[in-house]
Amino acid sequence: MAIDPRLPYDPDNVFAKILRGEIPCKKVYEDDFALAFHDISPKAPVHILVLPKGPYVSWDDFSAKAPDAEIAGFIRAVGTVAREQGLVDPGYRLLANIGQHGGQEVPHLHVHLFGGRQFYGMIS
Ligand code: IU
Repeated sequence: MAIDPRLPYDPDNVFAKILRGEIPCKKVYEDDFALAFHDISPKAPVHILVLPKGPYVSWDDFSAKAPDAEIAGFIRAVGTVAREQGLVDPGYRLLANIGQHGGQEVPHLHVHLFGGRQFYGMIS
């Protein structure tokens, strides 16, 4: 069920537990601002999730409340992951689901990074 991004941050959500190391993940990148790991149910040959480390439910509260350094650090980390995974050429796709209509399931902001095949058109 999709989440309501207006709810307060739940420190026991699954990605919070992964960030604290309480649940394992297949990590591909970590720095002061972000953690990236392989999606447990990949929808493409490369399907990586990139999370900011701070307690943000969605793009909405992240963009409104996060300090500039955290926003910059997170966006840089997404680009770094894509480069390190060799996705820049021929390209890749980024997706963030926000709230109910966005179909967001896990209430900690994450960007999906898809690669390894040709994508056509928009998502449904
Ligand atoms: P969404 O944007 O919130 O809809 O995507 C959640 C993603 O998190 C989805 O692709 C799941 O396969 C993925 N995921 C995961 O990688 N590990 C987990 O323990 C859980 C979900 I729960």
